[in-house]
Amino acid sequence: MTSSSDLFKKAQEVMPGGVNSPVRACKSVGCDPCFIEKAKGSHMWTVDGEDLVDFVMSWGPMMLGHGYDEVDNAAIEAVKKGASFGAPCPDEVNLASEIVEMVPGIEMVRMVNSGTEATMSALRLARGVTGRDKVLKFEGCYHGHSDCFLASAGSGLATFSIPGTPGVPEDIVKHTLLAPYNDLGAVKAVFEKHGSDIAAIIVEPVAGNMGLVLPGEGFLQGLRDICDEYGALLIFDEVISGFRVCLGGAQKRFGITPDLTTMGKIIGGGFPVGCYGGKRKYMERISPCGDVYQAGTLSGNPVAMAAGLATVRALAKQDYKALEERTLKFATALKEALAENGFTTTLNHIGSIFTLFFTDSEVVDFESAKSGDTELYSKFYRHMRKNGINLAPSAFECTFTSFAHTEDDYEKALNAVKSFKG
Ligand code: KE4
Repeated sequence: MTSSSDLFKKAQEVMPGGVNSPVRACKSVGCDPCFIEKAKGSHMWTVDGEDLVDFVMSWGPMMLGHGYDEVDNAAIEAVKKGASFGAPCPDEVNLASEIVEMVPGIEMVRMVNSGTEATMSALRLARGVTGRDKVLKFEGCYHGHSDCFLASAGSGLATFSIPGTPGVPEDIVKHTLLAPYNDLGAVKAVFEKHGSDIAAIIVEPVAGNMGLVLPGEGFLQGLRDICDEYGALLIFDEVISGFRVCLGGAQKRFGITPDLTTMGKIIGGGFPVGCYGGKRKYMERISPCGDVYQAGTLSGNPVAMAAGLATVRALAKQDYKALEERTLKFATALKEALAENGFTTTLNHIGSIFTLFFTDSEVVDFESAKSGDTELYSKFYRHMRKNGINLAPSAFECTFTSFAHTEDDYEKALNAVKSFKG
């Protein structure tokens, strides 16, 4: 049997960092990744024979749990009929119809293959519709890796951004404006300076990429009002929150309707699917009925559509309220167990997502999220994995529960936390 360490050695020879997505390399938590052999329900088994209770759930998609029979069977039946047609298939219409039905702000939807494609396309549409170039995003929010979103804060508020990584031209990110999450005053200042050039605000209505940060009272409504005042489009990036914080996403839960919505993760049931959708008057600007171009060879792939359709239909029958209550009870028990061992934490929770920050400050934006002790989190991560619990290998990600997690799973995780001494 090939071990994780043998596989990782080989992987690093043939893939950058030995992974296909950076966070999986576990660099920020000071250890090597384990390689997964199989997963079922709330568990994953490593190639080394370890049984891990999984609280990453593929970074969100596996809301029903790994290997959910209805989803697996749908994908297996679909693949027997052909993996890809490059032509329309019934389940594209069926999944699109379910999403239109369930998500308040979506009257029409276009399928793509990732969250990155979804946000990149939604921004292009907003720019096409408004004829404007600038976009406002929030520090600590992540919208995938298209160039315009890989921007870091420039010298001061309402100034242009600088590239967040080599390879991104300054010319691209000069159109990307930044503000702190939950800071409506900063947003207003940016719009006072650039409002007539801003095509859109893009926001994670529940932010999951700085650890979990929730929108403060009035924040989302304030963004809606500012967009209406200046004629910019409001884009909710619900790649994490869609079908997670409630069936209709954060927009349903908070009662704020964006102009465009991006989704991914859960709507593919573990297969590569993203989508962007919104008001019909905007979506009809998308080629071929409109003049804003976007395309994709595997968009609407029959197997991914079948899996996504089975997923959203199964989720419609689940008890989200009970899962939210169970998740809060579990997260609170972890917080209390850490406190008993002398660790002060801040808990942010909604639905089946939470983050315990190793800090005593409130966490409302990226600056306050960074006040957490990441070194201590790394020790915590390694301790939990040694005790059979798989957490996100970064302090700036979320813990996800699912409809598959059991009382035994929660108990095992709590016992592991109780034995954490730093
Ligand atoms: P993908 O291109 O990775 O499918 O989606 C990009 C994306 C867009 N919007 C939001 C709010 C997201 O959270 C993401 C991707 N999420 C990260 C984890 N937080 C993916 C994990 C990874 O990069 O490996």
